[in-house]
Amino acid sequence: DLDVATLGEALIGLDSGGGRIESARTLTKSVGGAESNTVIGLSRLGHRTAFMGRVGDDPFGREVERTLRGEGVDVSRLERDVSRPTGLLLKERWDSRVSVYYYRTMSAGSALDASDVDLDLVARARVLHLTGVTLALGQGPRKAALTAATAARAAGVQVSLDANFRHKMGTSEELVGQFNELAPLADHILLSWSDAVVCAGSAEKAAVHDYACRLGAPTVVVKGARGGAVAFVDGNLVAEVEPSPAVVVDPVGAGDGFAVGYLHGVLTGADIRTRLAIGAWVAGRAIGHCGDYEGLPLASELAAELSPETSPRP
Ligand code: KDG
Repeated sequence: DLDVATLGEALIGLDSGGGRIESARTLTKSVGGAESNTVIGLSRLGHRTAFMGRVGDDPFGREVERTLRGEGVDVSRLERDVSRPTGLLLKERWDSRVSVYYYRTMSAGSALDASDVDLDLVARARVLHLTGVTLALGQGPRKAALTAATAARAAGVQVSLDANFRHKMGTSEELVGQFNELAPLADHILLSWSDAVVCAGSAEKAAVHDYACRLGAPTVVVKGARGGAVAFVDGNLVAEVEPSPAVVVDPVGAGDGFAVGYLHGVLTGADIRTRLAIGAWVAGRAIGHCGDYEGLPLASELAAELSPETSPRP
């Protein structure tokens, strides 16, 4: 009765809206978090989703909970932590660059641990989605992700892992080490081009592709620097799609948008090329709007977009 379960830290984002943070008089408030963005997007496309995590017992925590619930995500396992605040991130878009500042070190979300994982809920899902952001939050969240992934595998639930490296949250060595610990449990691995370069230790296309082939997961997707993606199934390059033309308003959330489209394809039985094509299109939608999840499409918008050629098989 559940399509996708996830866990991680959902937090509040404050965006300076195209100016420097220090001179902004107002900041636009919204909800962010890689995993929560992804389940919001999947919920919009008609899938049943659940989010496990912690927020503070504060107004921001209530906002996160209300937003996720309002988007149709099951938040019955979103705990209120009375001793820690909801995490924050500040976003500055300036000179065509986006800088992100985290205020999450002592946050409720980063106190996530294995006891927050509802093993029955994981076993009821068709896919468990995890990202490297949770792995980089600390030992407790890492343990939670490993516990969930192990339970998913035991129950025959597919595991998807988006590397999603955040270089403000750890050294490359740490991020790769955390990713390598979980990767053997994943059925679907998503890597941005820059994540793949860090893992492969080379920016040469051949070296990156060789790394993806050697990863060993049934499906490995490497997303292109400007959208588009290439997929490796059982170590063979099987599909490649071009970037979907998109206007970039706010690039944050592109990767989550790709995961939404890709997993929608998995859940609807689409072939690998179609999964990539939907992923690239949803990523384009995500970056065309301000906010980390706001631009994610509704099911009717995806249906209108899909031509017979890219339409998922029934
Ligand atoms: O992928 C988008 C996320 O990065 C954003 O919503 C916030 O999870 C976040 C992070 O840690 O950067």
